[in-house]
Amino acid sequence: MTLKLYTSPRAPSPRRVRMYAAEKGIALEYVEVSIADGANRTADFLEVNPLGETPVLEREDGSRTTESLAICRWLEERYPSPDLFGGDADERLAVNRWIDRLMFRMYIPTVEVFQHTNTFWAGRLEQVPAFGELQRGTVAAEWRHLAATLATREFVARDSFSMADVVAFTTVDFARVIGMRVGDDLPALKRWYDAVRARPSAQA
Ligand SMILES: N[C@@H](CCC(=O)N[C@@H](CS)C(=O)NCC(=O)O)C(=O)O
Repeated sequence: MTLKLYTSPRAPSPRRVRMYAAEKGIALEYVEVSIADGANRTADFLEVNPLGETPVLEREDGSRTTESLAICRWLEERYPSPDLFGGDADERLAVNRWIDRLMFRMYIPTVEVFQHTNTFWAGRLEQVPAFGELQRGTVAAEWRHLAATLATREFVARDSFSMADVVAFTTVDFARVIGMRVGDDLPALKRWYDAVRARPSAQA
């Protein structure tokens, strides 16, 4: 019996779990659910997750749980080494505060730009393009904040790779859907982005 992960290509939330698991060497059996094809809205999948979202982790006993970060934190308790959430209270504080900041100030605004300005979402939700464009500025400000931090150390939350890097990388990479790519205008961000993209886990 293995742990099963319902996952979708290109979607950032399941990618967080795949990248985390790859860094830890945790084997997960993938079940692909195509959001583009609407497979996440079928009756079969809504039985797996009534929210119609991925990721979903299915445990050996058949129980299921949603929420990418909760899944990773549960895996971290089960497989503590090597730690990706911090080895002591101070490190966990640093990693978790970065995760919170990235989720609220970079990931959600990136999704909002995507949802309110991209034709993919037309008819799926009520779009307010002006709000989407406003949030582009929030994302850009957070990229600058992240770049300033990465000018002072190698990784986001501490001197070694952590879950904060997973959240930051998958979010920055996802921003291609809103036409934002890391460039030479933020050299520290580019140095870090290229280094993380070269890790095997970035392909997971
Ligand atoms: N808070 C959830 C978010 C899950 C989520 O929004 N998943 C997206 C993919 S990134 C999804 O399945 N969207 C399909 C839809 O909304 O139709 C998590 O972190 O796992």
